Amino acid sequence: MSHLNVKISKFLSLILRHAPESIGLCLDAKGWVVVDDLLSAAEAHGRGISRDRLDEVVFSNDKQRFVFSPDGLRIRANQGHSVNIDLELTSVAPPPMLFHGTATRFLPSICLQGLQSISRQHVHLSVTREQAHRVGTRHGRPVVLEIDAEGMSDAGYLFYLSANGVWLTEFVPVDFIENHV
Ligand code: HQG
Repeated sequence: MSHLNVKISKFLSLILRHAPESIGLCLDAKGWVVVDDLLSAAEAHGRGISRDRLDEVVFSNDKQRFVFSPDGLRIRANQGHSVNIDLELTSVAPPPMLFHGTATRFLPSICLQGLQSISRQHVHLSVTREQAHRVGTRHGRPVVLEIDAEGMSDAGYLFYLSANGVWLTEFVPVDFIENHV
């Protein structure tokens, strides 16, 4: 993504996941907002985006963070919300092992409390060690945790797969966190 598109993607993440009210918007119960309302509100707050540019950011997004409704009239984020919305995800059986990237400084607390969703709706888990490593670097010196997803699933914990391929669960107890690589 170009530098400008990354900036717009970050702005959209802020609005569609965390703080729609900061430009006077409200998400519906499932996280959708009308595209025309989003573009007008962004314009009114000095962050004008053309519809063509929005399409480019949505379709070329490296993580497919956003999606248009089938009629193209509404948009929402695929995952990562801190606001309380229903992404209409149904639980699915996870692969045997998933990965969580975090920073080494969080390990003492994680080892005591397990992985918590902190400000988001879910704990985010990656399919590959490499993806998890990239997530961890966002927070500092990265460390990758192996999560016994199969064991969690057998114990009754639910897993969801977001539309853009991120595995989500509500909480990972310490017992299911394996190697700190
Ligand atoms: C840590 C990005 C102390 C947790 C990524 C993480 C992801 C604890 C941080 C998505 C803890 C929360 C989400 C505990 C968890 N004690 N620290 N008990 N439990 N933590 O940003 O997973 O680019 O909310 O390890 O790619 O880093 O935005 O979650 O380090 O998919 O699309 O608390 O955000 O996607 O940080 O990232 P975050 P995350 P986007």
